[in-house]
Amino acid sequence: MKKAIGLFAAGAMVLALSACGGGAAAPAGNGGEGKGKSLDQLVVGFAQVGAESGWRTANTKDIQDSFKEAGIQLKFSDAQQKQENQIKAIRSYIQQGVDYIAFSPVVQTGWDAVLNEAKAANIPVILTDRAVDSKDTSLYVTFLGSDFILEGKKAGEWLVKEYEGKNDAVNVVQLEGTTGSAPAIDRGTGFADAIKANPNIKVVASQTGDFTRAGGKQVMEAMLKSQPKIDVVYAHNDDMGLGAIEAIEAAGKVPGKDIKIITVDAVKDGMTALSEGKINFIVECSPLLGKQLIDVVKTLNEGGTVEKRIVTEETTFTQEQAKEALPTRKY
Ligand code: GYE
Repeated sequence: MKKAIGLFAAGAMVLALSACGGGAAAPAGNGGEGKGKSLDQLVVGFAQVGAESGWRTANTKDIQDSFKEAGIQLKFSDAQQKQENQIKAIRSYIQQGVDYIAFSPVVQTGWDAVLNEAKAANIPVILTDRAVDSKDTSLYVTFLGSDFILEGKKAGEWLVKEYEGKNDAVNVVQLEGTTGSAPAIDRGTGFADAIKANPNIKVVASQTGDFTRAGGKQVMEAMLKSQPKIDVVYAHNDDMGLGAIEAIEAAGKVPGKDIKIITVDAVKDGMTALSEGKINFIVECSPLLGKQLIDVVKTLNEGGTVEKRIVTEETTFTQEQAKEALPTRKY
């Protein structure tokens, strides 16, 4: 009999959707009949995006540690933020006949061909962290990660509140994540949605910094030259925000005061800058997905089914909250 197993992890929650029981066959692409292997015989191939940010480094470490702890073999590859490298890695995992493939798609589009190859080889695919836009959702078992639209919304809502009751123009510049990636698209959408009822708050410039510190610095330097008045920076991750801080200081301005900064992630370096007053608000995005990924693999191996969407639970941090949270922050 198939069983539906809830997946719980520290700081993470399962979206309670309908559990399918009653012996119903697992839908195609949802693990099929299960591999039924002992854990030390299981092999999982993981195609990582790259090492572009503090978030990514923490995510990689958490995944590697979780597999070690579970005693499941992990084949790991780093695509250096290039889709073609990720596709190559996935093809090589298919060729090696791994039991499961997990990956964090660098961009949303262009995965159908390789995912169909995995399906034909009967290798279930688990999406971690970022989504794909494939219409055929049987190409993957589940998407495990954050709600990026909600993250963008939280950033925008803080800003609206910060300027509540004031009608002066608030000029925002946006440092976007990797073009075409789910978090860049969704964090932009959620933010725009949250500020749209306030015409005085305007995004006057928006450009990609590719989720890196160097990218954020470079884009911010250019924006400081081209924009006559910048009140707020909204960066799609901490690293770009930290790069922007360097550019703002080099231009003789005070980050957090002359120009307010909002970021997403809440990794250690971001939280430190927040506690020092250089960032004003951070929306948390948890990179600790390893435990949940292991739970998915184990459940599928036993022939169980998992929810199609598993959402990570997250919070937000003000400067005061960052000071409190920092000493016990794991990443
Ligand atoms: O926010 C950013 C990283 O996909 C959620 O990618 C992830 C994002 C994260 O480079 O720092």
